[in-house]
Amino acid sequence: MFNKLKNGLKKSREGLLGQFTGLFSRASIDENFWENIEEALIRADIGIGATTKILNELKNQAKKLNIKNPEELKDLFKREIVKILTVKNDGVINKGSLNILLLVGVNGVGKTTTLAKMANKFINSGDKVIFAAADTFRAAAIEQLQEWGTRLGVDVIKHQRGGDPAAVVFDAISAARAREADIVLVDTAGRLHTNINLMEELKKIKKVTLREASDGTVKTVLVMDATTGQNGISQAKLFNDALDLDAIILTKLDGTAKGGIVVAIEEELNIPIWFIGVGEKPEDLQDFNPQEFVDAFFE
Ligand SMILES: Nc1nc2c(ncn2[C@@H]2O[C@H](COP(=O)(O)OP(=O)(O)OP(=O)(O)O)[C@@H](O)[C@H]2O)c(=O)[nH]1
Ligand SMILES: [Mg+2]
Repeated sequence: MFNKLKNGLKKSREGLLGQFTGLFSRASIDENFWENIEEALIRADIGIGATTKILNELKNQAKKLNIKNPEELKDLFKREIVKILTVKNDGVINKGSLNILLLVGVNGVGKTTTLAKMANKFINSGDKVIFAAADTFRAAAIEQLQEWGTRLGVDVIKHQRGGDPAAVVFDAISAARAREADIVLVDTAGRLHTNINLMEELKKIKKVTLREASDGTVKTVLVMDATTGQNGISQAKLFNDALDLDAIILTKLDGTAKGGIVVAIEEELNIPIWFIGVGEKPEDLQDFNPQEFVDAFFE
């Protein structure tokens, strides 16, 4: 598992690892050293906020502990990042209740693929899953989900293309009750965070879900593409303002050298990251563990 994570973060590791390793094996801690660290953090997409926080803390510690050798700062550095990445997390599934997970996000970020990956995980741990094809907008979206359903042996609740997505979710919840399913995974249409009408539509889907599943557990999960870079932060903020997100799933970490975006997201939003996507196959979804992530990144 750990090797798979390391492999998935290969591009980020290669882009960053060399830089940081080089930096921490310098002879002394001087102004140049701090500048280089700052530059490397910014270039890794860790963001200004987190970069400033990490630098200040390292400078304080170096002074306090009278550290002269950069190598001694490396563990402190990793610890600071783990601290930023550690946020309150209630867990993914509430066992014993019906769980409805609404997957939302911008077009093409990987919502439908992630839904399939999650289903694969849940099925492997013995839960019964149902798909709700609430992307009634994009051509072939329903077929794409049906294909995954067939492959994974998951029932798909669907309407005609162009139908009301909230009505699909309504039916999926009834079906889940009738078939004694544990989890309903809702596929929604991609939309820009700046499109007010489409964000209102999501609010309506959430409202109907909360009403129909008042005895269940409803969670709204933002799927984000890690290759987006800093623009992803404003995406996440607007989705959070509209929908009060419970979690984030970060996809395509295998396709970017800027995996540091994870740190920027947590510094800005404090919303737990449930999973990270490190490939296109159903098994390429990993639990997000801050310590493991940092170890895989910087080891
Ligand atoms: N490399 C890589 N590719 C991924 C990952 N997750 C998703 N993809 C790919 O991203 C592309 C888009 O995925 P979809 O799941 O269709 O994205 P979507 O958000 O549902 O797209 P729309 O429904 O059109 O908004 C597909 O080619 C996926 O295979 C990942 O973690 N790594
Ligand atoms: Mg989709």
